[in-house]
Amino acid sequence: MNPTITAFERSPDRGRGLARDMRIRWALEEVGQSCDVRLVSFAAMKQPAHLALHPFGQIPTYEEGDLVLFESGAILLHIAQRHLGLLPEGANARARAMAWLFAALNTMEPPIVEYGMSKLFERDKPWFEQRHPMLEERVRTRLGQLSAHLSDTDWLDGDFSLGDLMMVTVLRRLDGHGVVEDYPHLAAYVARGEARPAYQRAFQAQLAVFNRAAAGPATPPSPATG
Ligand code: GTB
Repeated sequence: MNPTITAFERSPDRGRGLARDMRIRWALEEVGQSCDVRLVSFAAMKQPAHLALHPFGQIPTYEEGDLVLFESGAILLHIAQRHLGLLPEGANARARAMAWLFAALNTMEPPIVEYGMSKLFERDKPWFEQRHPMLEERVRTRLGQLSAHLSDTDWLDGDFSLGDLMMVTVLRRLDGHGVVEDYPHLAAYVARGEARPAYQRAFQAQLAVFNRAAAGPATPPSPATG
């Protein structure tokens, strides 16, 4: 039986694949597991039925038999442990791949999200002009360090793993900000991830959802978080 994931009924990213269901869709494509997708509105996410799956009223969630998961990192790890293809063989290599998963989520994603949120929601605040350059500097520090590690290798540690999948999706949050382009190793790394057939299939699937919604009646934009 297919697992069921949840995704935005109408993603505020307008089909750019920046919401966190994309990383789950991509992982499932990499391991050859199809899934059912239940689309949820912002209002439905805060209702008891969805809160029973996700205590913070967000997407993505993952249901498989009697297992219900939230948190994209936990879902990705679960998929990688259940299927071949996203974790290397060998205990040490697996541990390092997981370290990169956590590095993407804990070290890279927070400053990147903070920077994006500042640009999106705080432009009119009196502190914006002072605070925003500091947030950009924090992002650039991490990008510089990651770029130095990656250098001109294809992936973070040997073969493509769940750590790369998560890292590429996190770096993609900077899409359109003109920042990653200053780090050619990272720009090439993101492009390598995006060129994978599994990524392409996942991207097209989420884009189709957006295009279908856009063809329907308009709904007011919602202030997505995270
Ligand atoms: N830590 C959780 C995880 O990793 O799963 C975070 C989940 C999360 O932030 N989900 C967001 C959500 O449900 C969607 S992905 N927000 C609604 C809410 O909190 O009410 C974040 C996101 C939203 C929009 C864009 N975008 O428009 O570009 C990108 C990413």
